[in-house]
Amino acid sequence: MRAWKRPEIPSIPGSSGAPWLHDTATDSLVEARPTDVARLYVCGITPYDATHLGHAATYLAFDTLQRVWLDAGYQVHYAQNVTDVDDPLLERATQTGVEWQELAESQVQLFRTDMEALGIIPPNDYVAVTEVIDEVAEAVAQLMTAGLAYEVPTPDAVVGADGMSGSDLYFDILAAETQTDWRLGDESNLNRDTMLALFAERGGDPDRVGKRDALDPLLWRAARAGEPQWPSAVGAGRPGWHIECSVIALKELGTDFTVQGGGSDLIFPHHDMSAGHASALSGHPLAGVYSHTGMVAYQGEKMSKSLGNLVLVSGLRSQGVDPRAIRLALLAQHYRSNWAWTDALLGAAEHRLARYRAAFAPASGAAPVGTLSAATVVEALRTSLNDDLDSPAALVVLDEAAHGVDDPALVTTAIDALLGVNLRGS
Ligand code: 5CA
Ligand code: ZN
Repeated sequence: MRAWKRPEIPSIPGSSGAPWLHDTATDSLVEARPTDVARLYVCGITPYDATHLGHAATYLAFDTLQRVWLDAGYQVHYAQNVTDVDDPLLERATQTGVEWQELAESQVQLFRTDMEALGIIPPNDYVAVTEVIDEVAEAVAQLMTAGLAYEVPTPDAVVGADGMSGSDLYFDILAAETQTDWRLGDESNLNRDTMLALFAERGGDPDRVGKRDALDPLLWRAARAGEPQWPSAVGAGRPGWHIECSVIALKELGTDFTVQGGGSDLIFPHHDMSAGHASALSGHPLAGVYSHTGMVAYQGEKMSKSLGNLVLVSGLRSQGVDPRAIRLALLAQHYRSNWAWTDALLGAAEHRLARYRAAFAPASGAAPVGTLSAATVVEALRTSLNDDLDSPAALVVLDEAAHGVDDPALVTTAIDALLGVNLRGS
């Protein structure tokens, strides 16, 4: 599907190296060095209650990663999904009395507008689950044939035109561990008790009768009365959650791509299971680095649709907040930390934006020239971002530079290229 408009990204003299990034699987900093093109998959929105500042912070982190890769001279191939058919979306559509397709389409449109306003680099492939139903069904059929998936009796499944009712299909974790190099927990490193608790909390069904293992995840949900469904190679129904991302990532990026990303709420079960499905389908690891952002909280809890404690990008924009200030407020936090949004953070970011504009690119007249070397400032920005995307450190460099540099225009261009904040516009 259509993504959104790509921001202009200027180039600056010199270049970054490949960035070092925290890898969840090994809990260590690793060099995110692409073998050729940098290939990135980031889990996209489930389109309702978009775009809150937690979403924005997550997509901004992977935008920063891409800016470092681009500065290092790599091409980037970026794919992102939209979970446009899933239980929470369907529940919200029912509660509010709109068609689920209409809810999804309007929220994706709002998300596009917000991403564009924030200057976030769009994915090259922006793929809705409803666009890849056949591919997902084929992948599930392949797992069935390989003995890596199984049917669970589904008495409430509807009877199809062929007089047969389908069954829900599940991934067989134990079989996959036996037949592939993948192990459950490779990415999350969690113990089984924690896995069971998170699985129940995050869309899993540990108590479903008929499963071989309580943690086996759903691959294909057989058609139920009143639910969206598609005819397919594995009977009428709709995709499970994790397989959707495995199939879209493999289709667009191939195997063993550079970085798989998302918020830390996705580490388990979503990313552990997506990696398992991808290994089972391809015989190769999903990605080289598994990168996760911290959670943004508000009013004492994780900002989440289910709690309703949301600050929306569109809400701030409609109050007249400059998107560049939103961006600077988010960049002032390290992408891996859990932190809480407050109005004071926004106030500080607005102040910072004004200070940077006055120092490096005033709307009228020339910027004041100081003695600090702008080239050194650019190198310090690169060093900060190369070190696990340390944007707060980059802002400290700029705060210092705002006292006066010998080439304000160079710093202005570097801020635009590396941090995506265009000080020249109004
Ligand atoms: N559609 C799935 C992924 S396949 C999903 O998690 N959608 S979402 O709309 O809930 O979240 C979209 C992205 O924002 C995910 O990467 C998620 O990890 C991230 N995210 C959600 N809430 C927060 C938060 N409070 N702070 C930071 N990131 C968040
Ligand atoms: Zn996903």
